[in-house]
Amino acid sequence: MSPALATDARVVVIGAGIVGCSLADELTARGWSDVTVLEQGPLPAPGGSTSHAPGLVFRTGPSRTMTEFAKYTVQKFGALEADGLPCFDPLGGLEIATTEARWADLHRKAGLAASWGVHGELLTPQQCKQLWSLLDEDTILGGFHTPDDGLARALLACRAQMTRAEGRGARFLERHTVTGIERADGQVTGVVTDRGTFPADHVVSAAGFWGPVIGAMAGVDVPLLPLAHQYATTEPLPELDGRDDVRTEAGRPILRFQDRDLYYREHTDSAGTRLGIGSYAHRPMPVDPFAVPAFDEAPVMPSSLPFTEEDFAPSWQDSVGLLPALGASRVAEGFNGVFSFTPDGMPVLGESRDLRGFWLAEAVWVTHSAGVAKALAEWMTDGRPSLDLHECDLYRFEDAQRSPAYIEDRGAQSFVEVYDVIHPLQPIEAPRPLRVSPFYARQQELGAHFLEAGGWERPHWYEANAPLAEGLALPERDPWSARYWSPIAAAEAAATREKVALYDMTPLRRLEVTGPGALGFLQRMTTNQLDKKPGAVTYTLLLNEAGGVRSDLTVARLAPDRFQVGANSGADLDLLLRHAPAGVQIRDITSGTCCIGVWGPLARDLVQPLTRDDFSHQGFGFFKAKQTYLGHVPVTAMRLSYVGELGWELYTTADLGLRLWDTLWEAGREYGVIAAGRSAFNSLRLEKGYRSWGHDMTTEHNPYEAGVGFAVRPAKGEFLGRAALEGISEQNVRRKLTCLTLDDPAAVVLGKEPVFVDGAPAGYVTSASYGYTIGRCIAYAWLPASAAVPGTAVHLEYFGEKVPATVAEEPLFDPKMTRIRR
Ligand code: FAD
Ligand code: THG
Repeated sequence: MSPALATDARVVVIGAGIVGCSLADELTARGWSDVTVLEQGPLPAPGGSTSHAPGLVFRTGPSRTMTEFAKYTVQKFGALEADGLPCFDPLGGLEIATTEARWADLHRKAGLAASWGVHGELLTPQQCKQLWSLLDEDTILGGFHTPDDGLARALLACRAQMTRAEGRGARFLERHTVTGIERADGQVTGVVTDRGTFPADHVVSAAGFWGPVIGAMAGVDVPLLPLAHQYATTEPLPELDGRDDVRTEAGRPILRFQDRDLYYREHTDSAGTRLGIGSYAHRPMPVDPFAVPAFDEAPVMPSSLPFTEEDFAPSWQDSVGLLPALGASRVAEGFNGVFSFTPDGMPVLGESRDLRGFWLAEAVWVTHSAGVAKALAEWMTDGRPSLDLHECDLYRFEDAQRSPAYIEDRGAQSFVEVYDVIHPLQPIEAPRPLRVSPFYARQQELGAHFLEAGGWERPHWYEANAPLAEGLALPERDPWSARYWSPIAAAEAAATREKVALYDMTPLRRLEVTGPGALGFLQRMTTNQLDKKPGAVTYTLLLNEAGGVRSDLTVARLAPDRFQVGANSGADLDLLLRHAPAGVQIRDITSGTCCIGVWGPLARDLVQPLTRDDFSHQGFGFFKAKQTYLGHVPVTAMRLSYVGELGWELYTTADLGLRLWDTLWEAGREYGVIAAGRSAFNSLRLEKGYRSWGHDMTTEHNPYEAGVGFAVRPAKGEFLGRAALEGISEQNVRRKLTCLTLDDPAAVVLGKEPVFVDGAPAGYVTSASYGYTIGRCIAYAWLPASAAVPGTAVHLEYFGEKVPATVAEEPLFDPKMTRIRR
């Protein structure tokens, strides 16, 4: 056991809000008893966001990880008591729709709930009214009811967990303001407060919206923006009497009116029942975390700002419209409460790479708090969380997404969009364009339709190809799946299968790994045999110690001590950097270079005349790399293709990118070359069965379940995760990533839909796309191995509609690889 994982590790947690208290409980439950929680305010209500959180817990959303966090919160707090009251009250959750768009989205949400194992039902307006008698049923189209959602008593849960953690040795010190973080040799050593210094092996910042302040003390960027959010309560409403009892504070389901950015809960006390109203409808109100008053200087609490009535006025009107009985009441009290928003709305979790032992657990709602604490405690004590956390990872943001300007713009936008209906492909609106490839000007000339990912502008299809789409017989799409889609994608896919196309692969992350230890390092880090002659490219996996898939990579050996790694995300770079020994250098070369995929049966005809090197099948084999010149441009060429066609990835430096594009374009004219976008790309890769890390597989899956066991070579010697895979094979896994095709050639799904086997939910879709070559929609899904048998009939659910599908033999296209290997 490394010292960092020892049970006697000294942990200091900063902040005794719901996250800090939950974490102390989870750490001590795992045998780490030397836990000190430092809190600047008085306990048990120290004045952070938790101190006035109304505690609504709705679990269902597009992120499976977030739903898992929330499920754990409900389960844990439901079993936890203080003052004879459970810390969670399963009153149920009701989200209502007053617009067609929302009503459709609630159908989609019901599908997400089924995918992630949350029980829920769509209700008629009358059924909604039975649950919430004050609703004006004429204004609503229906609702989504989740009976096991409800109210967390956040402060009670803090106290219960504090008591439990203290029983196991933890201490909570109130009125200790952290003023500095001590470190030596890149490792955290202690925490300085106004009342002394606390030595520590691990420090966790659970400081809520003060995260950036603590981060600054540690030299670690914390990408979150604190914003105020309005919460008001009415006078007691006689109409609410009857259902509630004073002890439980509420009796009716928690209610959401997202079409107007509003939510509601009851507050019962001896005077009666008041309605609490939360609003995200107002202008974003950013707060400088460095300027928040201390507890004793704050008017109410540091996290509570004065109510701005004029901002609330429209929300009041909307509330009266929904719940007419409110017309006789008024806002009795209100405040603008502060909490954290990140550029993508997700938490920020993980250990700093530059300051070992310094952890972040920031931007976490009460809803997700227990789940987050469990994951972080596992990460700290076992070295890894059991849940896939890539969407929450501290290193998910690119450099260009870490500027204060980006965090402010995107944080405010996260607030604005918190209840919006968001399409899975919907790009951010600003700041754009941020990152562009050297081909951007040409892409614009060709009428590229850009979406955004990781700050990059990415063409999804090109208007210039519209003539190719004329006369294509494609099934009609529903309005939702027709968004961010064009029939042109079908034409681009066809041109790739029949002729040749250029794909901008610049956003694909590239790392250069060099030095005398490079081979040994990559051999130890990944699963496949990399000890091959220079010029070899290998598809290989990064695993964690438990054998879960951390990423899939291509590794090109360009020289004995020089490798180019094709990676998926910043997390890959992070993992390699953390493990790199002396004598190995790792450099992210993505921004300074670019890449074009030239793919299709005519790719060789296009490229060969541009070079004196031999690009024949014999001269340049599949999964081989060469450094050469194409016209005037020095390139590294790799013969591989995520779209499953003959061709090359061609890399050069950014300065020569435009010249490379123009060179290929000119040479391709006689072959009818086109530029093709991500939309076609995704379709082609699914036809070929190539997995997309983060969608189809994550650390929660082993390679055999995910269908990438072919890249694991236990015989090559020791590598990270090898021991955990012993005894596991394709034959004995219990679940499998499974290829489905939809039975109706006109049906389409987009991903994350539930899959039903014999009518019962059995799995969920990971990626989906129409397969233009095979003439059907393809959906990859996680299913029990017993159902993952070709020919098995299943059904998916799309906006509440049953969609029959069949398990297919994969890959669907060119299983013999005759098109790539020739
Ligand atoms: P906090 O509760 O803010 O705790 C951080 C603690 O760190 C504070 O107590 C602070 O004093 C301490 N601290 C900071 N700096 C220092 C320092 N230098 N030294 C020592 N201690 C320090 N979430 C939901 O899930 N459901 C809801 O319905 C909901 N409604 C909300 C309504 C409002 C009006 C607001 C404001 C928030 C709401 N939230 C809701 C969000 C939720 O309250 C927060 O996300 C959550 O409470 C954050 O918990 P935390 O432990 O991270 O932060
Ligand atoms: N190009 C490069 N690197 C990459 C990707 C890429 N790294 C990340 C991600 N994409 C990796 N994913 C794949 C998936 C499949 C293949 C390549 C990269 C692939 N597989 C062949 C197959 O499965 O039939 C060959 C496997 C083999 O021979 O071992 O081509 O797009 N540079």
